[in-house]
Amino acid sequence: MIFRRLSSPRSFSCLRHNIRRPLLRNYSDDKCGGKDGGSDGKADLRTVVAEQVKSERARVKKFAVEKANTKIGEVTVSQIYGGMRGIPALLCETSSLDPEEGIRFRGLTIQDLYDKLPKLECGEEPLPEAVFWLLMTGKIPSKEQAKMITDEWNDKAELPDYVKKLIDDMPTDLHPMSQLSIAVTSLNKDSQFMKAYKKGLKKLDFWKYSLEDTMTLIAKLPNIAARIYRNMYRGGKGCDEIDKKLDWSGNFARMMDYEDPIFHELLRLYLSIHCDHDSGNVSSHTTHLVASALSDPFISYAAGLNGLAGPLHGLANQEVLVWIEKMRKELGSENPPEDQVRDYVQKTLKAGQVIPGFGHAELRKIDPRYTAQQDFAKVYLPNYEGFLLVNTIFKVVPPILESLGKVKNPWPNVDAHSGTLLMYFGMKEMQFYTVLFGVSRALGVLSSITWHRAFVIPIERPKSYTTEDLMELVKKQEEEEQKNSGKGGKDGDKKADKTKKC
Ligand code: CMX
Repeated sequence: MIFRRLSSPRSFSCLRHNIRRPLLRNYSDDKCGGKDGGSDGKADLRTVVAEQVKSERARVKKFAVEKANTKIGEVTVSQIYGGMRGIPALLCETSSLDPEEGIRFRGLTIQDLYDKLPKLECGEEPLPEAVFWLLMTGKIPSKEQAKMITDEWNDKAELPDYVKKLIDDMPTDLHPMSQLSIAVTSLNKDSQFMKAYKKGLKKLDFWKYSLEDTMTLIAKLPNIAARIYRNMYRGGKGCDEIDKKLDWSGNFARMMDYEDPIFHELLRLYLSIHCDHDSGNVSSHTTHLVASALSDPFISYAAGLNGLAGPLHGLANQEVLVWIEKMRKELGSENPPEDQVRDYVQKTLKAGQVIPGFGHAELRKIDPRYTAQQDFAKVYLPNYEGFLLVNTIFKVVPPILESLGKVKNPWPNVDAHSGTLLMYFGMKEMQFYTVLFGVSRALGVLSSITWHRAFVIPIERPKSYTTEDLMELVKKQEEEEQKNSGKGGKDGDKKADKTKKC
C-alpha cells in the first residue's frame, strides 16, 4: 500500500519555498476541506459536539438498556494470566483496531486521512487539528473548522509562569518523559473541570468541562515539550513564542528550532498517526482508568504518559534507535549489509532481548503507521543511509521472529520507523522521541475521555482474584460440570428415548 501524497519535485520545492513565507497564507481556502464537519462546515467544535452528545447519548442509552444482558464474550484463565489479551471489556468511540488492517480513526484509515482531511495549501500531510476534530466529532472538518482549532490552540498555548519555572528547575538529566508528565500534572492547578466539580457540577455536564481542559492541555503541550527540549539540548536557548500564522505542528517545530518545512510536514504526519490506537493500549487505558475516578484531564493524561514511557510501549521508538546505533557502531558501518544485520538480530535475541519496533499485542500485519512513514521517506529521503538500513532490518527481522515459533506478529510497528525520520532532520536526541508520541497521543485519549464523560461511564472496577480463589473457582466449576454432565447424560438418554418412541 502506498499512501497517496504528491511526490513531484514541484510539491517538494513548493514546501521549501515556503520557508521564508507564512505557511498558512491561504488557510481559509475551502477547496480541500470537507463539508460534513457540522452546519455546512461552519459551526464551532463545541456546538457540533453538544448536538452529537444529545443524540448519541439517547442512542447509546437505548442500546445499553435494551441489550444489557447480551453476552459478547467469555474470559479464560489464560487471559487473566496473559495480560487480558482479547477480553472485550473497553469502550472506545474514537478509533478501532483491526488486527489484520490496522487502525481506523472514527472509521477512517490512514489513507482516508490523506484523501479527506484538510491540509495546508502546499502541504500533503493531514493536519493534526483536523484529526482532533474528526476524533471528537466523527466528522470531517472544513478548512475553516480546522483553522478554528489552530487559532484556539495558538491563543491558549502560553504557559503559566509557575510551569515555566517548574520545567526550568528540573534536572536536565531527568528523562524528558518524566519532565513532561510532571509539567502536565502541574497544569491541573487551573483545571476548569475540578473548579466546576467543586461547585457541584451536574453529571450530565461533566463532558463540557472535560473538553475545556482538553483544549487547554493540547494547546500547551507543544510549548511544554519544546521547553523541555530546549533546556535539555539547546542550553535553554530558543523561541517560546507562538507565531499565530503557523499551525500547531509548525509552531511546535519552530519552538524546537526546526525551520525546515519538510520537517514541519513530518511532524504533521507524526502527530496525526500516533494520536489513537483504540482503548486497550497502556497509555489510553491508563488515561481512561484514572479519568474514570473523575480525576481531571491533566492528571489523567499524566498517568497515561507514565505508561507510554515504558519500553514495551511508547519508549520503543527510543529503544529502536538505541539498538540501531549500537548495531552501526559494532558493525562499523552506517548501512551494514544484510548478512551482518541478520547476525546482529540473532545476537540480540540470544542475549534474551526483544527486537524493538517489531511485534504487537493486537496487530497481526505490518502496521499501516509504519507504511505511512516509509512512504514519506521514499519521497523525501530515499537515499538516506538510515532509511536504507531500516529497509534492510524490515527484510531481515520478520523471518527470524517467525522462526522462533512464538512471536504472534513478526512485522514492524509504528516505532520501527519514526526515529530514523527524526534523525534525518537532525533530531538526534533519542530520549526525546517518546515525548513527540506523547504530544500526539493526547488528541485521541482526551477526546475519548470526554466522550466517556458524555456517556456518564462509571468508575472502572473490574473483579480480581487471588490464584487460590481462581483455583477454587475452577475446581467448583469442573465439579458442577461433571455433575451436570452426569445428569445431562441421563436426561439426554430419556429425551433420546422419547424421540425414538415418537
Ligand atoms: N522480539 C523478540 N521477541 C518477541 C518480540 C520481538 N519484537 N515480540 C514478541 N516477542 C516474544 C515475546 O517476548 C513473547 O516471548 P515469551 O513467551 O518468551 O515471553 C512471545 O514472543 C509472544 O509474545 P506476543 O504474544 O507475540 O507479544 P505480546 O503481546 O506479549 O507483546 C509487544 C507485544 C509489543 C510487547 C512485543 O511484541 C514486544 O516486546 N515488541 C518489542 C517492543 C515494541 O516494539 N513495542 C512497541 C509496540 C507498539 C506500542 O505499543 O507502542
